Amino acid sequence: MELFLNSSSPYARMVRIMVLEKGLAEAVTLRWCDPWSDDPALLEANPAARIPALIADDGTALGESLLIAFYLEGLGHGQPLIPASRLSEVLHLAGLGQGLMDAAFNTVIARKHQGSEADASVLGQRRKRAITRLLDQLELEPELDVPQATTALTLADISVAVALDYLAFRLPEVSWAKDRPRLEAWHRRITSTENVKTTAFQ
Ligand SMILES: N[C@@H](CCC(=O)N[C@@H](CS)C(=O)NCC(=O)O)C(=O)O
Repeated sequence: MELFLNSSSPYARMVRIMVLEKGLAEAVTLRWCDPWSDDPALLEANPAARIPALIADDGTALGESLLIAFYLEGLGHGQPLIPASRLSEVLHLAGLGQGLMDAAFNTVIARKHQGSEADASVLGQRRKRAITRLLDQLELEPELDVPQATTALTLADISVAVALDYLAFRLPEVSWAKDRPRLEAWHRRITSTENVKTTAFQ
């Protein structure tokens, strides 16, 4: 398999962590690329010109991080990313993580293309409020305190931890950990695991 990625994409980092968690590192060749440069190989793999994109062994090209997660879940070994016994909880938290990632990423891209006035726009203000609400909701999530039976990461762990790391990486002024001690402690635990550490943003 081949995975198109770069070192700063939260969506690509999520998939990279999943590849490692599923013991598929040897089976996946990393194709480092710039999604903004219309790299012909990426465009062939994903006409949307977005990373991550995964080429399966049968040549089928997959886009969208969550669809790739679904595919990887059926391959490899190790603990499930989406355990059936915690299905609704994991999908609920992963939804919050994806919402946070989308709001943060779109804020960064809007600033890059429209300048600082992007933040003052109607959409910029909506994104800012969404980030605050999502962080406040995460701080209240009961699952944060539940000791897990295994150290294996779920889709929820990966999504939320990567979204928080992305906020610290690209929007440090948000100071997401301020006044959110439960979320900070949870994040510290998840980011001390090997596959999260080795894929840190650069
Ligand atoms: N919903 C997509 C989002 C992917 C995405 O936006 N990737 C960004 C990099 S973080 C990208 O490739 N952007 C290039 C573009 O939009 O042209 C997913 O979950 O995979």
